[in-house]
Amino acid sequence: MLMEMTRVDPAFRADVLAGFAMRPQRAIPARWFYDRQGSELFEAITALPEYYPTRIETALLEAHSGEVGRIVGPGRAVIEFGSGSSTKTPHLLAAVEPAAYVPIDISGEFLRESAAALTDAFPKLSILPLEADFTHPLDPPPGVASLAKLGFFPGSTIGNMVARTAVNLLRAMVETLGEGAMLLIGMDRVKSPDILIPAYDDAAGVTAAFNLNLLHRINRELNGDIPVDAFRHRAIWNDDQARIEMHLEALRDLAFTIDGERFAMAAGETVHTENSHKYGPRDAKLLLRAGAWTPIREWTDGEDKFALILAEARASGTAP
Ligand code: AVI
Repeated sequence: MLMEMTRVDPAFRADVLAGFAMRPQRAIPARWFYDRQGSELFEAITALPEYYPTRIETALLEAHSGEVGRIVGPGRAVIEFGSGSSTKTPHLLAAVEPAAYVPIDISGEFLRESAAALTDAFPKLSILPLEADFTHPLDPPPGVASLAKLGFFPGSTIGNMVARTAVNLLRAMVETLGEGAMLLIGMDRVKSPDILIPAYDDAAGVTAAFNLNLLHRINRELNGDIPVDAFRHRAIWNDDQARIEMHLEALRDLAFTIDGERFAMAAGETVHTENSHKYGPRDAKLLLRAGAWTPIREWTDGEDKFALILAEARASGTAP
């Protein structure tokens, strides 16, 4: 029988094998959610009634992009980190009147699709997609080297990183964008678990499917035989760490193999698959400062559920 050959990503294989072997808590990095199915499920999450971040952030951009444009001025290069499907970007581009737009994403497929959609909407704008891992400092395309930069990092994706990783990323962004650059970043606020838990465990089960797709992906790409039906999705509010944690919980004692390696899990054991950190107003600013960004303006919705923060890469001018 001919087996369908998928190319094994060695980094995916290494993270999955190490993650299932990890003690005391098994854990797999959240970035592996986003294969084609996972990306589509995430798009579906953003439209769920319980998942407020996308709706609120889009409304904030609609309402305040004009003011962002007045503060940052025209003619910058807008550099979007992890552009994904770029649905929020048109509001910003229309208001900021940039000289160029550089969407950066690790997935070339998504990047090309979203760049093509934006070319239709902004035919005169120079769009220069960059397929790259933005967690490390990058050289922007030569055409934008001399332009002042505005980084755009929406979606509260920063929340998916622990503080140390988030600070490293923010500092890498300063290196990529240069001193004097600005950054518009979306950050989700700490709020009641009564709102947070349903946002990550919706009634229609889309977030559960998104989480469980990781196991399907492992079976598909790493020749696994994980009994996916024997797992359930869990969303837990970790108050001490101010984060939602997603886990996959074994419903019974079970054993499986991944790429020939054997694993056993006891009923009730979990694999930790995602953190989504939430930031109070002061925490958000402290995180930015630790990442070498000075916050200069902030916009939130009436219930303070989500914040858009504009920051500048410059020394704060105060004593060390
Ligand atoms: C991409 N990221 C900001 C989402 C979040 O809210 O942490 C991922 C997500 N996971 C479950 N629902 C959405």
